Amino acid sequence: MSFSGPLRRSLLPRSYRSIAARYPCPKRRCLSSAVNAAAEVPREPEGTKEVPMTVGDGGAGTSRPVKQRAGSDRLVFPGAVNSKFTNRLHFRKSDPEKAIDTYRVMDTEGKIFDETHGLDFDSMKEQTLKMYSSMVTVSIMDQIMFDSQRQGRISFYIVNAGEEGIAVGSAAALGEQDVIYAQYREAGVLMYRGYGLDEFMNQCFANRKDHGKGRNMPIHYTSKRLNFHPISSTLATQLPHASGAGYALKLEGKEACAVTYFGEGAASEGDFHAALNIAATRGCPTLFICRNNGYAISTPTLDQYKGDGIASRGVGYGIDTIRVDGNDAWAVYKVTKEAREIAISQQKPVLIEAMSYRVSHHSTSDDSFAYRARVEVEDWKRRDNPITRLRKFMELRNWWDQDQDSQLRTQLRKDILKAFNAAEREKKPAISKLWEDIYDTPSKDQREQMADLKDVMHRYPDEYDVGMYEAGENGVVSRR
Ligand SMILES: Cc1ncc(C[n+]2csc(CCOP(=O)(O)OP(=O)(O)O)c2C)c(N)n1
Ligand SMILES: [Mg+2]
Repeated sequence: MSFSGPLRRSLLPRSYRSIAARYPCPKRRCLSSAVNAAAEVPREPEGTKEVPMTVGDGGAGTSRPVKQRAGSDRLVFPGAVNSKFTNRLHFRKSDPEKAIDTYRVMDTEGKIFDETHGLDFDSMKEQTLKMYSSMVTVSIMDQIMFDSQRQGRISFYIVNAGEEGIAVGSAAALGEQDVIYAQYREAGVLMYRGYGLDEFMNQCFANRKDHGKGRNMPIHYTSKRLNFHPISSTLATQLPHASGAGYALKLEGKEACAVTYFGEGAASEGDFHAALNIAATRGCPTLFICRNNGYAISTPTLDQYKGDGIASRGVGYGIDTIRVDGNDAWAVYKVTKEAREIAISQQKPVLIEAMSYRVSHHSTSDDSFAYRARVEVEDWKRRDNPITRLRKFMELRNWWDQDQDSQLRTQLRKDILKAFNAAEREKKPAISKLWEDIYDTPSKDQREQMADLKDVMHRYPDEYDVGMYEAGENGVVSRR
């Protein structure tokens, strides 16, 4: 793709044109990857008759000639498939015996398998404590928020139980400039990046301090400061955004990548495939982190797909892919660090499939015991847990003990409840915020709607108690 043609240029928005002017051929900056791609084009045996063909170059915007020689033992298709001819009629099958491996660094007792992982744990005590504390904070916050939904104090909640290791382990390996597009079960990413307890609570209570101006359901967090785009629970919509963001980072020449999180259920959406394909062909520095937790609400994975999980799809799209034990925070950390390095230095996407188990109900709207046995959940809890594993790792190094753990948990509980109470008491945003940020100033229709609402409130004062909203009744009509 080139931005230099007059027609293309006229179709591009002004901001892109200025980028195009700076980088007349953006891929020229990735010359080394284009050269590497050229080296991968299959070669034909010498000395046979040549039939000229062309093949795309994986996003560099030009095509290269491929030489097809008579008598060749293979066909070089324009798709650059280096496929040998065969007389054997054979359908290739997916083989469960040869599933992609799952990478691990430590076992369920917190013991490191070997020290060849390149992680200098002795110098990582502070980071480990931060990771552990983030995971524990998420799990205590989850218990409090789940109960508060049951008490009718918030409308909805999604807990992270069993998957804290994926969110926190990966967040610890990312850079501040990396931009995040999450699904909804990744509170640990925000926690590790420094989202305040007050920010979590203000969002869940949709009060006037919420960054989203109280317009969204609980757990739809956002943070411009932390490069964390708003949660959109419309499944998989975040994935093409992340491919596009990766492409923008590439054009701007930034030392950063886009990172997106999603469940294995979301990977059944068309957006997943579009996002992976465009990221692969355009060479977008985007990390696709799949949380495979065994369920898409009530649908178990075995009813969702037949192939080798989500990882095999990455390979199909020509994307570097790895499967990792999501309960092993160090394994997640290590693969994310390596993946980030690949994405930025080689300007291409990477897919990580992190295996875990959704210990909780899907959300507060779900009762998972209607479709899975209690004993299955209890077995998982007993067998493995990312928080316990990291704690055992710290205890083995004499970095942590029972007293410290109790103190931490007591303090965190106090801090969360303090933020909870403050957020619950805080006023809701002015009602006029409902109409803001759609047009620069409210349209004629919007003004009529505001006037209508105010009129209805006046006529039925017993039905509308707007005292809890900022500026009360006077906040219905926008002052802008
Ligand atoms: C486009 C769309 N279709 C359906 C839903 C309803 N829905 C919400 S969550 C969910 C399951 C998602 O499963 P998964 O991606 O595995 O994430 P998990 O909840 O397991 O973390 C479904 C079907 C939705 N939010 N958006
Ligand atoms: Mg799932």
